[in-house]
Amino acid sequence: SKEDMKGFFFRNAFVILTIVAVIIGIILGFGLRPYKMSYREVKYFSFPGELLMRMLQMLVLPLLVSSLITGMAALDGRASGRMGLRAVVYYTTTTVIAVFIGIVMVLIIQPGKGGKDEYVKTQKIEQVKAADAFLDLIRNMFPPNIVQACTQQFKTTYGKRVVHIKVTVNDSIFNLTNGSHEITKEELIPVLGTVNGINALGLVMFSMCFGLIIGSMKEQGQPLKDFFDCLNEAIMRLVAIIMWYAPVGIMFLIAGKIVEMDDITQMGSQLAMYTVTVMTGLAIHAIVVLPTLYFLVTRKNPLVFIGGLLQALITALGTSSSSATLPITFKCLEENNGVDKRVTRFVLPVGATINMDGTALYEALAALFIAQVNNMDMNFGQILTISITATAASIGAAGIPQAGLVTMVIVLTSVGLPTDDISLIIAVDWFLDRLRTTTNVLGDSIGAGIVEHLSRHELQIKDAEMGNSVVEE
Ligand code: DAS
Repeated sequence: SKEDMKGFFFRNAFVILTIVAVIIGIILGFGLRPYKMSYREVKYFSFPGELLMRMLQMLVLPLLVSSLITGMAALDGRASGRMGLRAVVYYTTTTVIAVFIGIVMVLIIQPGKGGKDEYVKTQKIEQVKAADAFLDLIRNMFPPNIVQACTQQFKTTYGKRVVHIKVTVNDSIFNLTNGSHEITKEELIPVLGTVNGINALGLVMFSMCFGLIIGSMKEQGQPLKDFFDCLNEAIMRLVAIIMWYAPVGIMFLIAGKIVEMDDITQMGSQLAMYTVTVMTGLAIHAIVVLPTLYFLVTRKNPLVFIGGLLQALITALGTSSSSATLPITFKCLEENNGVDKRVTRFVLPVGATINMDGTALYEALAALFIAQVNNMDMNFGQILTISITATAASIGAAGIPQAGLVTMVIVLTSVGLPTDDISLIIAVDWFLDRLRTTTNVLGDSIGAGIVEHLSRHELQIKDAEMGNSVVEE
């Protein structure tokens, strides 16, 4: 009936608006492409999208800190220890599966078969030793200055630099329209700009410990607990407002990207095959593995769960940043899927920071692709090294656009692959980045669902202790 329709629309207003926004964004983007906008015009045009990015990023720091502190303070050491263990087991398992899928896909499809496409060599990307990168990862967990940890700068290929690169792949010129002036092959490096972010890993560590301590202080810790609870609630209300703006922002983010993207018909065949391989691998992980895992553990319908997540997934696709998506992921999980706040507050910030299935899959796959185009056969030991470093690189990658491309240097150097060959795949990375970010967000969310299910007894005991009525689903 009409009433039903109305009810359906209001309940699903955000999702419907977001999907409509994506469709309009795609149509608008392709419709405007023939006008060949200049770099500046594209930037003006996608300004509403840039604003969405900034608003979401603005909330990440207070949200991450307040949710982790309150999440930890709400549990006792035992409960959080168990929950943490489950989360870590889930993260490790899914990341290992993802890496495995990436490796199998690239070995079966062999997108880099037949030697290297002719392409313009670029300058060497700074050499990084895997051991140093690993130590950096641990260093980041202990920020000497937490104020500084809130304003960390990251190397990234995103944004900052105004460049336009031409790469020749098999005779066809591939335009990397990332900017307004054309640069020569030697100038690829400046694409690696810096972006302001937060040292999420360090803040996660600090907030978790801090929250645990506050929780253990009982009444004495109450004022701080109340403070962070209130902060968290206030931030979530801000998120609720921004959600109304999100469809507009996503529309312009997508349209803007389509306007400025390269002509895919000019893509070299190896690059095309590589893109297809990554897409297939990510699809297997996101559409088959994760939902199956969710079903096996919880015996609940994964499609319903994923349906509740749609807005977060689309936001991930639009922003290519799992940390910018975090506020929306929170909303979707807590409000649409009814996941217990004590779980989301604990598991989501950690997941968004260290659990990146899509990135791990992609890094292992890309490294083996580069080995293939260089005709370098990788033995079992080297493939194992790639798996380990790809996992570490995915943990270390910040949840910001194209961070995975930068941490890939670690994977390549660990087995002596040429790091300057990253330039081979840079042209399609913006696109693959969006897909792997979506996979990352899905992995974090399903993780929250699974951990909640496995922790239901502890949560009920806690509820009983607090005198709350136990609500069984
Ligand atoms: N885009 C990233 C994310 O936010 C990570 C990556 O570049 O792989 O999940």
